[in-house]
Amino acid sequence: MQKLIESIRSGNKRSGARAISIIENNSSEKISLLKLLAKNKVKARIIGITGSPGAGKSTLVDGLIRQLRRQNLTVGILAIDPSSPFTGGALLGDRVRMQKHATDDGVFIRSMGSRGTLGGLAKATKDAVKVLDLLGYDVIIIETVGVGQSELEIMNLAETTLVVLHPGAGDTIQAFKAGLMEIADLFVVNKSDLPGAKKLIHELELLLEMTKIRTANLWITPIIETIATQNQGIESLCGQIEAHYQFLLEKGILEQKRRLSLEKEVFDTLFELLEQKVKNYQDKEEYSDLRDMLIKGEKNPIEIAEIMFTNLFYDKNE
Ligand SMILES: Nc1nc2c(ncn2[C@@H]2O[C@H](COP(=O)(O)OP(=O)(O)OP(=O)(O)O)[C@@H](O)[C@H]2O)c(=O)[nH]1
Ligand SMILES: [Mg+2]
Repeated sequence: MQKLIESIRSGNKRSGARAISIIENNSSEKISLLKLLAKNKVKARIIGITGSPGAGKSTLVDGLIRQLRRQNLTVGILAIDPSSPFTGGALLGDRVRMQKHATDDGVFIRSMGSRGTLGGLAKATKDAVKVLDLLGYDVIIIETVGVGQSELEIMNLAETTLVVLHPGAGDTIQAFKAGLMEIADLFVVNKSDLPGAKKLIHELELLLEMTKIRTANLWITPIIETIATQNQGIESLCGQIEAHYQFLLEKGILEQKRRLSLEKEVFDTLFELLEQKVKNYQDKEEYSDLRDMLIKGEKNPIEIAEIMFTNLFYDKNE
């Protein structure tokens, strides 16, 4: 495992991909990998991008990559689709779209789906971020598809979160309902070449005004107009991302966020270990005895769970 870590540290993409597979597949090597990864303090900037399906997130990411590469920064991208059972492979359209960067050594693109990651997809994403950081990428972009609870949790990993809206989709109200307003550090109104963009911006401004979300923490959430397909507004978007980062630094919010995140990691890992232990227990003879009792009606589910709970913590065989 130490060898794998060293290889990742030297920038070997294949080793990085292997480590992410270990994370996704919950193989027995996972905890030793995580222990070694934990020794490295994440240095990369983490940018999250979310919004309704088809809003132009991947096209924007593509533009961001181009802009960042121009500044000589290397970029790692995690495209996370909680609704997709596919992992790692190349089945997400995002990979195809961003394929032109595939030959660029300074860019690494990886998709992750929902397939049975212990501890949840957000935890797996957090672990994958550590791998990308160890590979040496300066900026890590996390794109999530769709609008659900797990997306909100995944976006929590980012220092700066971009919420992408587009005209004609009734997006403001949808975004509001989905809880996206609260997590946005920056709003991007993409497809501003299409009719309705001005109206959308106006709606958004009203909503921000009404909810006062905009001025929470004294950060004025900007609205940036882009036409991702024409690479318009990307520079201004990069400028605002940088401004937000400086704001976080100045206010000490970054440090506070890091501390909270560390603490959260303790509990996430604890739950993950417990989940693993429960899963292992299901393969034991002891459990099949308990299951028999349950089926015969000798004990009810609560009683069985309580016995298991005790046994899990006093397992003499481990
Ligand atoms: N007119 C116009 N079309 C755009 C713009 N940006 C993206 N598109 C188009 O919108 C479609 C969806 O773009 P994507 O970048 O795949 O959007 P996405 O948000 O990543 O989509 P999902 O990942 O499926 O949720 C594509 O056909 C893009 O070419 C834009 O600024 N203007
Ligand atoms: Mg996409």
